[in-house]
Amino acid sequence: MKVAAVLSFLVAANVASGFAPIASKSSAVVSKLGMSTSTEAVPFVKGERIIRPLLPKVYVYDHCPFCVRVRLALGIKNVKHTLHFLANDDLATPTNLVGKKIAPIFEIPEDKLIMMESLDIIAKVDSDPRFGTTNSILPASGRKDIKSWQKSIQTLLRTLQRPRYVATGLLPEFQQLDSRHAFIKNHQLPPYEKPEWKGDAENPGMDMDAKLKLYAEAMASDPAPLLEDLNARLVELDDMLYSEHYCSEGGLSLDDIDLWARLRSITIIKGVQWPRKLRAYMDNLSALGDVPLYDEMAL
Ligand SMILES: N[C@@H](CCC(=O)N[C@@H](CS)C(=O)NCC(=O)O)C(=O)O
Repeated sequence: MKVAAVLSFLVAANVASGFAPIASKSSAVVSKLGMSTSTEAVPFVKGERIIRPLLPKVYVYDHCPFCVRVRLALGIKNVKHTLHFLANDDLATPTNLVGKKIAPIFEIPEDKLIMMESLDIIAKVDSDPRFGTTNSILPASGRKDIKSWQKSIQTLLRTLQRPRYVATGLLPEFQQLDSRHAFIKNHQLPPYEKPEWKGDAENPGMDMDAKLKLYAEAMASDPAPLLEDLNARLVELDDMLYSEHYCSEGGLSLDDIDLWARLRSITIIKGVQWPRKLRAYMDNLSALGDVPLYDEMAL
């Protein structure tokens, strides 16, 4: 994280623990036509810290956007929880909890309740008064523009993010070689499709040496052309954001839970040029949800 981002992370965390509403800020919005308008957006005000006698527990992979959804929602609701980072090749822990290898998994020990499915977990937490004000996260707006933007950028992001997740050597799920290899084995790099990479009923898939070589080549190649593309796509997204505090008009919603959780992974890519509003959005929700970004370890 840059120094300014670290400071805003600390300051916002501090402000969020108070009771006074945070003064509204105005953010300049430059439309596609280049006209500048001003949007008043009142930031989300966090409730008091919630510390249950037995802390709820979330099993996650750090890079997993579905896991980040849950971490962000718990952070926004100011619910203290235990984070258990699963190694990427740990089959036993999730299988013992829910019968298969999946993350996130959420556990409420006081209820002996174990859940999976990020959106179900968030719905449970936001409807249970033990976890603060209920319905504090607005429903998804149903808007299509951000969803189709996300879909259209999936291949580009896979190409840039997947090799970096394992190459940093810093993500908790990839601390050992077995776990890095487990990820590479199962996660194809474009232009390969999953059946070609992993195999299916008709073919055995690619051998591991070939997969390792492709991941290594992806890290060795010049990212400049892909970055240029990504930077242009971020400018488009910046234009779709309602404000630097939430993406859709009306307040913080499941739109943000999904969007921010996916955008967080982009911060592992070095050299990205973030448009101003979008960068502020990344930093504001990181501070509000107490989920760090990757900027300092970007490759
Ligand atoms: N619909 C699920 C999706 C969860 C999911 O696909 N998680 C991925 C990690 S990003 C996973 O655990 N995949 C199995 C694996 O990695 O072995 C949710 O929203 O919670």
